[in-house]
Formats: sequence, structure tokens, C-alpha cells
Amino acid sequence: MPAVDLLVAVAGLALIAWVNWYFFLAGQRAVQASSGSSGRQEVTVTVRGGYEPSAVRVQAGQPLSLVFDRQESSGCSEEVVIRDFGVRRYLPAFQKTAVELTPSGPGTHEFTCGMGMLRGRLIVE
Ligand SMILES: [Cu+2]
Repeated sequence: MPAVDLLVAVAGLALIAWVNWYFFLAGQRAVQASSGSSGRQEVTVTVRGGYEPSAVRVQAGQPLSLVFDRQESSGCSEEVVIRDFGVRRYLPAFQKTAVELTPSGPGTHEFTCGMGMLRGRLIVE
């Protein structure tokens, strides 16, 4: 096998390994929304230089309160955007803001700050 082919093959394998590792770790960090008695699921995401947890697992078809607890005044995180659900919400500093939505079918939806710098994922199952 020519050296360049070998290089491409090794690079490809390294990429596959990285992708698996990334999604495995991201999956490990995902937090499951807790279900209330009314069938409403709720999860709190801390906003401080990023989103913690950065991945949230929720059930499809059930109303969801996604509570953003913003613990900073840095301008970067003052807005949260969930584009797939048409959400753009101002998050007052040092307050909790609940975004209410009902995720329909399974899928992964990104939530970001207004500039798309901070990122989190809403995993609908
Ligand atoms: Cu930002």
C-alpha cells in the first residue's frame, strides 16, 4: 500500500475514534429531565461560561420546562437560542428563566447563546 493511502487510512481511523469518544463522553454527561406528577418534565441548566449540563435528555411529546439558571452577567450568555423550536429568550443575570416547550419527535436540537458561542444539546427520545 502506498504511504499516502496508509496515512489516509490512519487519519480516517483516528477521526472515527475521536467521533466515538466525543459522543460517548457527551452521552455520559447528559442529564435526564425529571418528570413531575403532571407529566411535565423539568431540568435546570446552569449558565456560567457555558451550559452545565451541556446535554439534556427529555421525552418526546411531554411538556418541558427548561430552566436556565444564569449565574453571571457576562454579555455572551444573555440570550439563549433554540433555533429548532423558534426560541430566542433573554436571560436576566442571576435569575432563573424557564423556557417552556413540548418537543415533538425524537432528535437532537442545539441550544446556543445569541452568538452561537456557547453550546448545549437537547436530546429528545
Ligand atoms: Cu455568546
